[in-house]
Amino acid sequence: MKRAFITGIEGQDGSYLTELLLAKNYEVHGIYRRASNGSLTNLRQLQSDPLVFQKTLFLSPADLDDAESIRIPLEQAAPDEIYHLASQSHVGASFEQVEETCRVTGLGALRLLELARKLPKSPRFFHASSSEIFGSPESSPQDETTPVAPVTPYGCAKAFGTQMTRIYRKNFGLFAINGILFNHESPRRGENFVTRKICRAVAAIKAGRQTELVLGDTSAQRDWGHARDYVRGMWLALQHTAPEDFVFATGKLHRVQDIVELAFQAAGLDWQKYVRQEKQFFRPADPRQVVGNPAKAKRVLGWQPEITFEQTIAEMVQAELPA
Ligand code: NDP
Ligand code: GDR
Repeated sequence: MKRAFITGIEGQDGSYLTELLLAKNYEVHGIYRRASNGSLTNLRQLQSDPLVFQKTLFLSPADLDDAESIRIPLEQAAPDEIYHLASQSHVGASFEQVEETCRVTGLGALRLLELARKLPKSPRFFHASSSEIFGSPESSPQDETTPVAPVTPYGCAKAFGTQMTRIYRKNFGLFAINGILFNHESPRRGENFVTRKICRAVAAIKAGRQTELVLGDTSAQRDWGHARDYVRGMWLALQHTAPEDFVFATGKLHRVQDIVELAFQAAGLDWQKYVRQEKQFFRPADPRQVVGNPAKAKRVLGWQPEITFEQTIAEMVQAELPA
């Protein structure tokens, strides 16, 4: 039985990855940041399954800001594979919390690499990098060779973690990989990300609990996929024979406006009656033309996204509407 260690296990990707690895008969160890109300929403079902919890799934509270809190569960797990997913992952918030983002998202990756390097049995290491490392690139689509030139504090912190991962691979011989992930969504997406914000608002408007939806730049474009496809990519990347970086993306651009139209339509509502834009939600800098070329992941790993943009938004709206 292989053992995996996941940071950010309670996040969107961490929870889907846990399900995937348990289905592959892994023993899964994860760290989460303790919430004051003690709830782990995305892992609730697994936590209440007596055949899984404390049998093949083990959870420990820990904080990326405190290396010692990670060291103990990591050493106990003695993992074959580490998936480093924990991060301050909101790009907009990174403009307000610049130092915290750099500490958690940038330095956090370094802390984990250093802990991983010192384990008696060297694990394979996956770092969740981001398309944000490319900033607003001059050429599209982006691939593993695109220059790193972030334009946001979050992108800068991820660029640091990405380069450190490469340094630990080259200099310390760690089997360390960057998955350069483009946007991916699901009903488990955090509520402040634009897809979930729109889908939640649609359901609240339908139920009469909300009267309008206030967004930032609805002309912004992204390459949006589904989280389930991306966690499969993470696993495939760590099964590869050599440690290399991979772009995971759909290769297709959509606008925020496309999500608005699809989501309101799915609930039988006219978006024009409810949606407006406000400066408060515009970013000081917002990458443009960010679209990935996943050809390497397809060629080397046999990976490709299976869930379409339209299916993703439909699933997210459905999950918000009453059963
Ligand atoms: P989430 O924000 O859903 O999950 C991140 C997790 O990290 C959360 O559970 C969060 O806990 C935890 N965390 C935050 N700060 C700390 C800390 N100081 N110590 C311990 N844990 C902490 O992100 P996703 O699952 O969507 O993404 C997974 C990874 O992939 C992240 O690193 C993200 O930056 C990266 N990524 C994601 C993309 C996407 O489109 N989803 C695209 C590109 C990269 P809490 O809830 O308490 O904040
Ligand atoms: P992003 O995702 O910044 O790409 O980061 P987000 O969903 O926050 O924004 C996507 C685009 O929508 C525009 N936008 C709004 N965004 C939010 N959150 N709220 C709004 O009201 C709104 N209106 C318009 C944004 O300006 C942006 O252009 C995600 C995260 O998962 C990162 O962790 C990850 O690294 C990148 O994707 C790739």
